[in-house]
Amino acid sequence: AAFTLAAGIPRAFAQKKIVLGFSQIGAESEWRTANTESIKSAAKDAGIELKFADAQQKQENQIKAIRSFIAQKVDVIAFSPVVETGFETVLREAKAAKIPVILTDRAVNVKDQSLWVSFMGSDFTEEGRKAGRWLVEKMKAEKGPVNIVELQGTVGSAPAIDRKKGFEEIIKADPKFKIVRSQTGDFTRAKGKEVMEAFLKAEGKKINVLYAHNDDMAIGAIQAIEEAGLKPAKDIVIISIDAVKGAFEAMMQGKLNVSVECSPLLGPQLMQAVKDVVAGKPVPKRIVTEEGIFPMEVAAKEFPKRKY
Ligand code: GZL
Repeated sequence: AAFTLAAGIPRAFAQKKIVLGFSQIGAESEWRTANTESIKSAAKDAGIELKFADAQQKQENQIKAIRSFIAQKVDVIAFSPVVETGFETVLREAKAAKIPVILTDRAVNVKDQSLWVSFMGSDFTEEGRKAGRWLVEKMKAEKGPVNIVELQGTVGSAPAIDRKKGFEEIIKADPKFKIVRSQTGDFTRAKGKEVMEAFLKAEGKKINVLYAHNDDMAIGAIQAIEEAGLKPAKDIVIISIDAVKGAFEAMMQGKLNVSVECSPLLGPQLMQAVKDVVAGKPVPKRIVTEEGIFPMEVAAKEFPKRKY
């Protein structure tokens, strides 16, 4: 008998679009805006519907955004936690709603590791060590004392805590290195300039080195150093982290000595992880971003290759 095809079976069920809720910290730095760009373009390329919330660097806004993603029953939640603590409750609510959570860029400090499926981002402690090693090498002929002022990132954030820890781990080997002032510039140019002005007033010509936890604060501090009639990268050696365009420009102008790379280009890795989680495939608990270090001597050669 002739087989009759069952009529009207749709050729393939229309793939339901994956919906990702992303809570971004803010737009505080060049790094952050490059990170946002990477996430938005990668979501588009991956055909993932992105619900994007900017928290203006306020934890309560991130918690609100995550709650709204839960209410909207998104498939996956991802976020970059502005600080390490205070997210436990809302992460439990996401778990109760059976919505997997992926951490990008910064980690959270929670006992129950089942509250998040994967954390992708840099090893900030190693970034601090790279900064320290570069300084030890740079100052190896100096008798000392080498007086360092430090512009810390956002208080309580993983990058600020770990970049400080890694840097101190390296310089403590030689007592000639002393951090004489350390204060947060909240990762912004404006605050970095303001705090550097205060450092210069307090310490004046005794400052030999500035260690900034990101390029934006270093760029703000460079303005303060010039306004004080000093030469950045000559009178005061300047080390910073991120390696954004602004840092390369400062290095090519001879105003910044070195920037440790911290890649914001996490979008593609995040979208792959989102797809794998939705498909029930295993996802690594920790994905570390590979990154280097760029002293001013290589800035002009490297600059054309930079993607952020
Ligand atoms: C690092 C990221 C930091 C950058 C800053 O991964 O969390 O936040 O170093 C940004 O520029 O503000």
